[in-house]
Amino acid sequence: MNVDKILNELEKKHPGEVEYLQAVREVLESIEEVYNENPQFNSAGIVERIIEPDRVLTFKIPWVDDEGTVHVNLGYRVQFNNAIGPYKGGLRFHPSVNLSILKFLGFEQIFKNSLTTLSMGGGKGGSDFNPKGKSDGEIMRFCQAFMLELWKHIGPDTDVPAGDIGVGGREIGYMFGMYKKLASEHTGVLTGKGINWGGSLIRPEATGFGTVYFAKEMLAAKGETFTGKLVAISGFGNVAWGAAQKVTELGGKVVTISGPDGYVYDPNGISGEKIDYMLELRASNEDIVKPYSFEFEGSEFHEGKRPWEVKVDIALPCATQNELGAEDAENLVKNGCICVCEGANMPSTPEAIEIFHKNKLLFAPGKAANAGGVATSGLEMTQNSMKLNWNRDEVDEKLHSIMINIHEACVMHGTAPDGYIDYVKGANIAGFLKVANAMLDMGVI
Ligand code: NDP
Ligand code: 2IT
Repeated sequence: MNVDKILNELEKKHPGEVEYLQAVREVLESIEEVYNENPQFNSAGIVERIIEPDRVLTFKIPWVDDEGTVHVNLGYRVQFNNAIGPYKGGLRFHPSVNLSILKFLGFEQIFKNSLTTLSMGGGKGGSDFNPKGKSDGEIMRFCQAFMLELWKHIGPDTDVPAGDIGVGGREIGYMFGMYKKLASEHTGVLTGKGINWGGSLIRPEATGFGTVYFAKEMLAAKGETFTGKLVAISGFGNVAWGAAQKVTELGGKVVTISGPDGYVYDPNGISGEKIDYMLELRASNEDIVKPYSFEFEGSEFHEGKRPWEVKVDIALPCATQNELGAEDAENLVKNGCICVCEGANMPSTPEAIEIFHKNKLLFAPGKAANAGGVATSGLEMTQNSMKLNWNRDEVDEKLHSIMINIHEACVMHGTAPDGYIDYVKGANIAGFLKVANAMLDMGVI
């Protein structure tokens, strides 16, 4: 395999899809050696087949706002690869959504889902709809309009969407309601459902919990723990709140949260009622974390800045892609940070990752560290199929052991001769091998 040649050809076919090309490059560079050692992969054209989605669905979503004005948004579903199970992955509603972002997310999801050890292929979807400032009725009508098209292409054994940025329990509810009406069936076609109608306990906090379980394993490999550690978290959504809660439980102190407008530094720690407040802020559909600094004494709002300038031991980026660049990485290293564990998808730029590796930090990529969300979605699918519900401890225990197993897989495939663990390489190789071998078994299709 010649990575540069493949990337050049891919870029010619998909010019300007920068996030997608970034994600593909990282995976190909990691697996190059293993790929070349196994000529059967090349003979079967595995790389050429795995980097293109099986299909991309795009559709328009007309909907009517509270004033009676008609809007048209774009909707997408990228069904990337179903070699090891039905397409599985979240839906993102954010004005920045485009095909490049959804293809990068769908591509990453293939390897992430493989790492969970559950039977799930990779997919992603969403819309450029902006939920900011919309009324509950507008959110409902938009979700219904979105599902009016998507329902034809999904199913509990075909493609199982879930939440992502801008899509939480409320949106999943509205979409599930529409699917149920159109298909006349009540099945596990979406995950992240409400607890009374097929959802799993722990799913809302699973991504954040899983990220912290993963970081705990990384620290343990160095004889460290969370106790007494200062932790910077970015974002203040689904992933960030679960992470803040688990860090606090394990004895660490979370000192930042952030939004696109800036970050809050709270030296007294963000825990308990402050996490509830963070959830309220999120539910308000507003673009701000600033009010937190008025509410809680001693906290400061830093407008237009990112939290990576704060002196911390551990950083958990939980907001969005490419939110942590080279300068941020230099700041973290300079301030003595020992561990960066990604709750978001691809939040660190390639330049930032290079700096972490050069300085031998513990660094875990999102596809390994945030796999707890989709893993718990997989557990929700299992419960739906069995038509029974596990209790909180059962789900949490399974989630915890899945994260420990993913950490072991990364160590197995990513440990360098000097003992340094390259979690990026480890996660990419472990995730790839299972899917590639399944594709080999099934022939060229
Ligand atoms: P949410 O919408 O709940 O929260 C994301 C938060 O981050 C929002 O408050 C958003 O604000 C904020 N944000 C967006 N851009 C920036 C930025 N540039 N700087 C700081 N904050 C920003 O989404 P999730 O918590 O679900 O998702 C967060 C990340 O985690 C994403 O990368 C997602 O793909 C990933 N992820 C999510 C999983 C899940 O189960 N939900 C599972 C695994 C990964 P705003 O909306 O105002 O832009
Ligand atoms: O990025 C992700 O893994 C998610 N948004 C969760 C996907 C899922 O199907 O639960």
